[in-house]
Amino acid sequence: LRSSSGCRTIKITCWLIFFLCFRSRRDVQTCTSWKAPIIWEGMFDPDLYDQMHKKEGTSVALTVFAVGRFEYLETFLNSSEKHFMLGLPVSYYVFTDMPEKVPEIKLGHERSLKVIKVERHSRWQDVSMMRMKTILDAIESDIRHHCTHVFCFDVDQVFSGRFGSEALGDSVALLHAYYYRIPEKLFTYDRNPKSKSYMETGDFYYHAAVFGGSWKSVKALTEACYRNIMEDKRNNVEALWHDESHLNKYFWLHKPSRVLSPEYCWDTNIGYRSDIRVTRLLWAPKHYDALRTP
Ligand code: 2GW
Ligand code: MN
Repeated sequence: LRSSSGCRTIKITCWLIFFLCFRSRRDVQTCTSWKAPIIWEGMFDPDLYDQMHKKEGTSVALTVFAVGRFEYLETFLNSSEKHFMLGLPVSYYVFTDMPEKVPEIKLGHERSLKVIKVERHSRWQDVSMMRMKTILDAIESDIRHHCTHVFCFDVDQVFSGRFGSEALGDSVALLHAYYYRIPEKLFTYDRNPKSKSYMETGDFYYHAAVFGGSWKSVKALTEACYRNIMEDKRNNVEALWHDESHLNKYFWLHKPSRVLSPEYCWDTNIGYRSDIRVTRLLWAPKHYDALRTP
């Protein structure tokens, strides 16, 4: 009797180990051709990542821009306080032309917020593209002395679930929610050979609403994108999707070490998808589509 119950314990333990080691997602691509993980719900143990990063002394800078418009910032920051990198030190860097309009946010333990004044470019395309230069300068002068990692976000989004330390890596790109299941030839890469962002083929279509990595990698990325944006300006061309086109070109030449699934920036307008088991960050409704006309 005793030995058969011992057998059962061993059997259960084996199944448990098997389950823990091999539980993974079979319905989605979880690894790139260059062996970078693509992070999906069900693939990772959040507590293990948190413990590892705490032990390593990881701290995260979050950059976000509110230039000329403020309808998103408060919701973005409040939701981030509920879901972004909880348990790790976080420093917000809010870039704005009107510091007095930045709302008071109640911040958690080891979380701080800096407001940095920036100029307001007259064209929205420049507001978006010049973020690369602003982030670069902030990393150089401030972030690199205080944080190990940097994540850069669009402001028109709301955190809705854990966006935690599993997302951290040396260089991190996000799969665009509208392109992760469609053929490469439909990707909206810049096909104009005159632009520095020109590309014929690529790996994925990445979304510029979220990118990150170690401060060194993000510095290299923003520096390269800014340089290419300025070269385009000298040549009188503008990339089809502005900074996003340059970001895609950069990640084609410098493969990200970690890729985030569209759970990390989902648009509920897409409707139900069986592979999206959680949503961690959601697109906010656009309030100013009319402004997008050049
Ligand atoms: C941008 C476009 C039209 C009108 C206003 C603005 C605008 C953007 C602005 O007046 N003030 C401002 O601070 N921004 C910042 O730039 C803000 O943080 C915003 O989230 C970010 C990008 O603009 P957004 O979110 O309106 O552009 P999306 O959501 O269409 O973004 C994708 O394409 C962009 C390039 O066209 C960027 O690559 C962006 O990262 C992508 O997600
Ligand atoms: Mn956006």
